[in-house]
Formats: sequence, structure tokens, C-alpha cells
Amino acid sequence: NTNKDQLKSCFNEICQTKNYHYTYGTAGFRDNAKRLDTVMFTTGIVACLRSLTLQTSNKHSAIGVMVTASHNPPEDNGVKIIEPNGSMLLQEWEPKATQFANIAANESFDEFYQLLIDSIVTLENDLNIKQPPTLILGHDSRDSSPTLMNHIIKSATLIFNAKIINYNYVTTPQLHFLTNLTNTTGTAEEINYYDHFNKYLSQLQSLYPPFNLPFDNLIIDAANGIGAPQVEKLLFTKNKFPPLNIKNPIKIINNDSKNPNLLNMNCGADYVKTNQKLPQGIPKDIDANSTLFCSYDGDADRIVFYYIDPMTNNFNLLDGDKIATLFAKFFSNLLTIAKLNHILKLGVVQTAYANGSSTNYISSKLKVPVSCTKTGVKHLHHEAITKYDIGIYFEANGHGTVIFSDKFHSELTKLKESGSSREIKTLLLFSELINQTVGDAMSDMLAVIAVLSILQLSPNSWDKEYKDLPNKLAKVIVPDRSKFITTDQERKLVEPKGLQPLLEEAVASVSLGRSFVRASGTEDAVRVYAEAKTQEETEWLSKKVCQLVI
Ligand code: 16G
Ligand code: ZN
Repeated sequence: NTNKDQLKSCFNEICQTKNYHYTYGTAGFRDNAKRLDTVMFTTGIVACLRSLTLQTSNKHSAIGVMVTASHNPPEDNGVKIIEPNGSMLLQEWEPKATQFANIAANESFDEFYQLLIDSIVTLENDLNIKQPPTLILGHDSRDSSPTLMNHIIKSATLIFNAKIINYNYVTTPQLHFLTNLTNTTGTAEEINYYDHFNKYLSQLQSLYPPFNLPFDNLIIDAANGIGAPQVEKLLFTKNKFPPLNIKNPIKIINNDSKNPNLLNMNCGADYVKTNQKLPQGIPKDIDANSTLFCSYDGDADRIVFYYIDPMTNNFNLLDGDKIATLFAKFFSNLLTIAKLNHILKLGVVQTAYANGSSTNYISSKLKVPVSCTKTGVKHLHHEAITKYDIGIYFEANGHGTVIFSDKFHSELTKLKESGSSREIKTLLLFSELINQTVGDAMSDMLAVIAVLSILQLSPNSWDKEYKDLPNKLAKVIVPDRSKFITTDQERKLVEPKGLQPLLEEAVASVSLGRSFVRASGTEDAVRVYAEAKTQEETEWLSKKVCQLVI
């Protein structure tokens, strides 16, 4: 019903980026913030269309939209759409998001207008639309985030008269959680997030008294991002439950979210994982011997842990693989004790980047099935949800969560009614303590701490379950990365033709060798992964494969 002239002037005012190609990729749209005006405007539209489409099928229909560029540098930003149940945008809708952005950036206003009208008319033919769409919004701590968010609000309200619920500063997983909660209960407040996770942690604490943490210090590196104020609220200011039993107060470092220029600079999960070293800002007076460290990324949907080995003083990373294996060991024991191991299927989902030792440990030692999928959370999530009753999925970089199936809930609820054991209660509490909508640094942190406390495992003994093979991830700039086509969950190259046999020959000449090549989904480059029994062989293999690729 909007006045076309009014829309045109708004379109002309906001959509300054022209002659540019956008793609809704693995994690939505992501780019330098200066080029995101047009795509923010169109994303507001696509999110509203998605909401209206769901309304026609009588489904929950409030849609989430998160403005963030995660671990990218401060000058970047991005946007992603969240389904009503808190999962990522349905893949079939990604091309529509891309199409709207590119028409707005490359065609005339009239063509853009036509596409909009056509999309709305298709929907309006369905008489079930009763209300305007609802958008649930949030953004990270970047300078550009509030302005970009306003572009989304502008198109959604002007064209669709959308109802806007804006949480402003939240982490990505908080927005996923709140989107799901709004749709299931009708309303949600940020405080519900803190209450939820603290409540279930507290119940676990009372199930396993005294629930002492098996280390004296916990240091959280918040990447100078939105995770900093939010974990502060989770652990301190908004926590109505008893605090964690730890000798020294928990410290949050790199917590300057008010200074967005510092975001992800020499700190955060990506920095620590890529450089395999401590972030800046570790307090000098910390007793490293008894400290568990962790780092979040810029929007707190990724976490890695680490510790310093008291014997060697070396930095040791406990990455996504180590988190997955810890959960696999823990849940597998619980299922066995509860005699549920033949009823509920436990499995781990990894990508080709998982260290070969971790895969071997899960399948040979824990005897738990492992699947491998393509890189990107949506692929792992899909596999975990369709294959397993307890589906543990983690990328090596620290993205991941655990998903519990409907069968899990129905079986356990049945048992709970007939007076349940501590194992049954524990399983049910973990299914709440873990944010199932998406990988969540804060929730994963609490769940890992809980497992370590229950098992009384120090960071060192957690790490000792298996030893990573030496590995190297290299980046190669090539003229055209789209020439690199893979199969077998990215583990084999089909094109350029002839490359795979050469690669296999190189792999065969080192012991325990493994290597694969894939085009990055987020950068204009090709990534080369190599691992082998020794550091020297790994270096050799990595160099050899990089030469083959160039
Ligand atoms: C995106 C993905 C992440 C993946 C990374 C790979 C999501 C939310 N994020 O950041 O899971 O590990 O891309 O990057 O799916 P690459 O394609 O450049 O190697
Ligand atoms: Zn992130």
C-alpha cells in the first residue's frame, strides 16, 4: 500500500552502493560496512517476506535478523536471517536474499519495485495473511551496526508496517535463543536468556555437590566484542543463582566493547586458534598452572579453550575437536549407565578440518559414530539433527553445539516419570544448558565447565585423552578460486583435473598423512590443510600441496 514515490526517495537515499554483486554466503552477507547500505535495505524486505510466508502456513512467523561480521575486522559488518525456531535461514531462501540485493544494486528503481510487487502479490493471493510481519533484531558492538540496523527497520516498516522487536546489543546466539523463545511463548526479554542458563547450571550444581571447579582461575577473553558485557551479565550482574565454586574470581579480559576499533585485535577465538598462541591482555599475576582460559569471537558464537602446561610452560589449545570429544565421552558414559545406549543414538559431526587424531579417538576409543560434512554450521547442524538423538557437532574453529532429538525428550520424560536416576536428570539438564539453536560461546562455556566439574577433569587431563597430529592450514591466492571443485565433503578435488592424484602421491610419501584443498567461502583464496605424524612431515606436505595448487 506504500506510496511509490515515498519508497523511491527512501530507496535512493539509503541504497548508495551500486554496480556491486552481493552473495548470501555461509554466514549471510558480509562485507566492508561502507558497502552494506543497499543489502541491509533489501534484507529487511526479505525477512518480512519470509515472515509473511510462514504466516500463511499458520506457523510461528517472527523472524530474527542479526547484524554482525563475527571475527572479521572492525570495519566490516554483515547480516543474517534467523528462522522462527532459532535456526539459520532456510537454504531455499538464500537465492531470494541474493536476488533482491543485486537487483537493488544493479537495476533501476522500477525493476526493484516490480520484483517487490510481484513477491507481495504472490503472497497476498493467499488469504491467510492476517497481520503485518514481525522482525526480531539485534546487533554486535561495531560502530556501523546501529546505522545499518536502521536501514533494515526502514524498509520493513515503510513497506510492510512490520512489528519490530529490537534487542539492540546482543550476541548472535542470544538473538537465536530469543527468536525461538518469542515464537514459542509469545514474548521474550533479554533477562530470560541469563535466567535460563543460570537456572540449569544451578540445578546441575545441586545435583553434584560441591561442584568445585577443577582449576583455580577462569579467564575469559571476550575479543573486545559484544560477548564482554553479556557474559558480565550472565555471570555477575544478572545472575540470581549461587555463583560457581572457584577459588579466585572469574576474570573477563579484552572486555572493551565500547571501543569497537579494538574488536578482534590480537585477541578472540579466531586469533588464538589461527596463531596458536595466547591473546593479548593476560594478567601478569595469574597462576597459569591452575588456569583455564577461553576466547570468544566477535559475536560470541564460537569458543576455544586453552591452558599452559605446567611442565613445559607451553600454550595448549583445546579447540572445537577437544570440546566435541569431551562431550562425546561424557554423554556416552551417561547413556551407558542409564542403559539408554541401545535406544538413543549418540554421534559426532565434524568437518574435514577435524584433527585426524580426534576422529580416530571418537570412533576407535569411544566407539561413537562420526560423520563428516562440508564446512559451515548449517551443514553440520543438518547432519546432527537428522542422524542422531544426541548429535554433537563442532568445527575445529570452535563453532558448535549439541542437539537433542524429540525421541530423546520422549524417552527421558517417560523415565523421569517413573522416578529417575541422576544420569537421567543430568542428561535432561544438559539438554537445557546447551543452546540447541546454534553454537553459543557462553552456553558452551558453561556446559564445558559443568562437564569438567562433574568429571573433576583438569584442563591438562582433558587434553591428555588424545594427542593432536601436527597440522597446518595455509592460504593460497589463485587467479580463480571457483576452478577448485570438491567432492566427498570437500576431502577430494574433482577439478582442476589431474590435481587429486598428485596430491594423493604427496600424502602417501609421509606417515599418517592427510591433506585437502578447498575454495574459501568467505575470502578470495584457496585453503590447504595438511597433517602428518611429525611437524617436519607436516611442513613438507603443506608446502608441497601449496606448490601443486599454484
Ligand atoms: C563461516 C562459517 C563457519 C566456517 C567458515 C569457513 C557459519 C555461521 N560460519 O564463517 O562455520 O568455519 O565460514 O570459512 O556457518 P572459509 O570458507 O573461509 O574457510
Ligand atoms: Zn561468530
